[in-house]
Amino acid sequence: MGDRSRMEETLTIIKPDAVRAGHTGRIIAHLEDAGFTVQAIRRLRLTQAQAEAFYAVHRERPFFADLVAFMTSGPAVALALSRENAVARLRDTMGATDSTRAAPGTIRNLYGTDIQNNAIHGSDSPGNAAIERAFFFAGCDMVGPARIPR
Ligand code: FUP
Repeated sequence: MGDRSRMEETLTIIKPDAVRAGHTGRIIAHLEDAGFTVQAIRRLRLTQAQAEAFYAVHRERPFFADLVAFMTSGPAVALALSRENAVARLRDTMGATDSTRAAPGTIRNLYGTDIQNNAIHGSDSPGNAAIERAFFFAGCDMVGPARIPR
C-alpha cells in the first residue's frame, strides 16, 4: 500500500453550460475513465453570494461579474474526487482554461465552448481543493479509499 500516501483529493464542478447541454453523465464517465473515484456528488444552483464567495480570488478581475452571472445561470454539479495526484491529473484531464485552446480529448476541448463556457472547474492546488470541498460537502458525505486515515 505504498502508493496510499500519494492518494489525493480534489473538487470539480460541472458548470451550467455543460449541465444545460446534457453532458453531465458523459463528463462523469470521462472522469471515472481517467481514474478518478467519485466520493460525493451534488447538483445545485449557486446563488449570487455563493458564486462571489467561490470565485473571491477573482473579485478584482474584469471578467468577475460575467463569471458570477454565468455560474449562477443554471444548475451545476459539484463532485468530490480522489485518485493519485488528483489535483494535477484533474487539471490535465480538464485542459486549458480557454476551451478553444484546450488539447484534443480534454473535457474542455470536448464539451466547452470558450473561455467562460468551459464546462468544468477543477481546484488548482491541494490547499484550495480542501477549501472548495468544504464549500460544497460535509465530511460525512464523502466516502472512499481516500478517507482511510493515513
Ligand atoms: P481555471 O483554473 O482553468 O478554471 O482558470 P482561472 O482560475 O484562471 O479562471 C477561473 C474562471 O474564470 C475560468 F474557468 C473562466 C473564467 N475566466 C474568464 O471568464 N475570463 C478570463 O479571461 C479568465 C477566466
